[in-house]
Amino acid sequence: MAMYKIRTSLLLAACGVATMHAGALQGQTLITDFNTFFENELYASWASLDAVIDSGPDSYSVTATGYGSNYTYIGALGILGAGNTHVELDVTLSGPPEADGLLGPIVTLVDADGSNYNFAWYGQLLGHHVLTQSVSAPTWISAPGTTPGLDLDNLLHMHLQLDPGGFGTMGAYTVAFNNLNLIEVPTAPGDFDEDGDVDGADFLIWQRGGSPLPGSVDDLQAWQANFGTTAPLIAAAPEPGAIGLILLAGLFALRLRRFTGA
Ligand SMILES: [Ca+2]
Ligand SMILES: [Ca+2]
Ligand SMILES: [Ca+2]
Ligand SMILES: [Ca+2]
Repeated sequence: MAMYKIRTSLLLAACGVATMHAGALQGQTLITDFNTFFENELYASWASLDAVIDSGPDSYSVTATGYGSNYTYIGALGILGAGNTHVELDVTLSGPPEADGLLGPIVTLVDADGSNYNFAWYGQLLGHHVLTQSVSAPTWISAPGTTPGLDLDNLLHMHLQLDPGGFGTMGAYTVAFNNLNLIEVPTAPGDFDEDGDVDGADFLIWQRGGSPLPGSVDDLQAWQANFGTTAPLIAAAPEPGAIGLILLAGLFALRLRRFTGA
């Protein structure tokens, strides 16, 4: 069994304080700023004797070696984040050059009815990142909970992990968690996956019937009209060839019009 280093829980004042930043374009709820942060439990390689945990004044950093999911559990009560659309993690990754492009920070949020949503950003380059992901489109769901969906007004637990990917056991990496927010990113018409942009991935969702009016010409036209819309806060993901998709979308629209007589 892995050794667990257990610290007495020091529930952060920062956890559970919901703040709205007046005047900002986007709503924002602080989950934690990681300032003088203390975890409740450490798992896997983060609990090993070799690991260095530093609860600094501005960030919480872990230096560890190990392949797979390194895991820490942090209790947090009373997060009130309804109305936000995205998780935003400010993180700094460092280590030897071999770690570049492999380290993947992961945040897990768990609500009061047990919905357990995981937000992973695999394969990051070394350096400072502000990573975002749609709350409604997590990387994976560990448990659906009794009420589907992540209730942002009843978040009880937060977990932090880092998957070192192919870096494996070659050497120690350091992950510094700087800030974790829930933020509101306005979605444009046609942004069916609600990741802040309108791109090929949204077309594929339309094609699979996942838009608000499944398979409709209206939704397709909304996608076409807003194609290329980007959100500066959202890191672009590699997408299929855009021009080919627009052509494809045009063909679909033609076929739909013929089919529906529209
Ligand atoms: Ca901080
Ligand atoms: Ca739920
Ligand atoms: Ca999108
Ligand atoms: Ca996208």
